[in-house]
Amino acid sequence: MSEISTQKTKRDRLLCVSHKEDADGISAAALIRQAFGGDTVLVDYPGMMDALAKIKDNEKLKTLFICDVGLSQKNQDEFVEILTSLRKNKIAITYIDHHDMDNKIIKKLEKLKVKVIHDINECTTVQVYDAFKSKLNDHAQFVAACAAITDYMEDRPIGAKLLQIFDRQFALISATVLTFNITGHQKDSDYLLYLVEELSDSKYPHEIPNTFEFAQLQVAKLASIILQVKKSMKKMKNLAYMEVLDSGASGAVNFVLGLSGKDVGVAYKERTEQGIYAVSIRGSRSCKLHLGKIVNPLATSLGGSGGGHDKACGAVIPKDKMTKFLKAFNAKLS
Ligand SMILES: [Mn+2]
Repeated sequence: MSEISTQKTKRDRLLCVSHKEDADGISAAALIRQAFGGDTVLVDYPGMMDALAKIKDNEKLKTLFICDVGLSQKNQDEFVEILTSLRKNKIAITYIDHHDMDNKIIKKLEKLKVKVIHDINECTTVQVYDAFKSKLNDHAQFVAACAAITDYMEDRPIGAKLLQIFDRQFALISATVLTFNITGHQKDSDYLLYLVEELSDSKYPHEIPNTFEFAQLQVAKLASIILQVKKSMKKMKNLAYMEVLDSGASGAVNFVLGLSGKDVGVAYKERTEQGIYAVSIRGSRSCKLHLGKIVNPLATSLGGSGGGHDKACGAVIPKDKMTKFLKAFNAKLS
């Protein structure tokens, strides 16, 4: 076989499904690609189950990695079902993640002989680095350190060690520029896959054309969001919230949290087609509750879904249930 057709076969045989909305998911996909080659499929939470279900049609697939997509009460059983049928086709599966996860589901996956790498104390990319470092080059440490920064996990044992290798300011600006290029290109899948390729090729963010210029534009947009948040944010006893109209909810939510002085901030935006809200939630340093664990069952009970970390999580809520969600969430925070 020629080199090109060998590569193409390998692409068909090995696949990494990873989270497309932040630097941890993109970087995890990049390190899997550097270590194993293969193809990448990037997903967001609303689209992840459809993407996984489609994999069943790929008859050549032998190896599957699933990175940085947390499970919720809403989708965890379907997730096990899909992986059960993939395992029947003898596909080797590795699931790598750091979101809060039902122990029963971990047991079910392990029973299927899915390799589960799951630690809520390190970001996904750091776990990918740690598991496969013998197959990765030195630059992978930098990619993992940047992912840890963007997931607020650069103070964890392995994440901190990786960050120490590099100049802190150099890593911070690289991680931040990378993040702005990811959040600003959510509708451009080709660009996100290009980022995966460049990172796996050991490029620094500043070596990828126009990344700093693009980040500058994004920063200017954020500055204008500050003004909008000040104008339209509303407060309840235990949280502040705001409907976002023309930017992303995740871009506004930290300002809602910070400018309100509350311990919990909520920002939500209508998804264009479906009559549902995409909801972003953040907790302050002094917030002692695990917000992801509260939001997961609450969103499910309202016909949506949700979950995530203690101080950063998200949900999808039907439009007509949003007021109910805010009231119930506020009540659960007292
Ligand atoms: Mn992550």
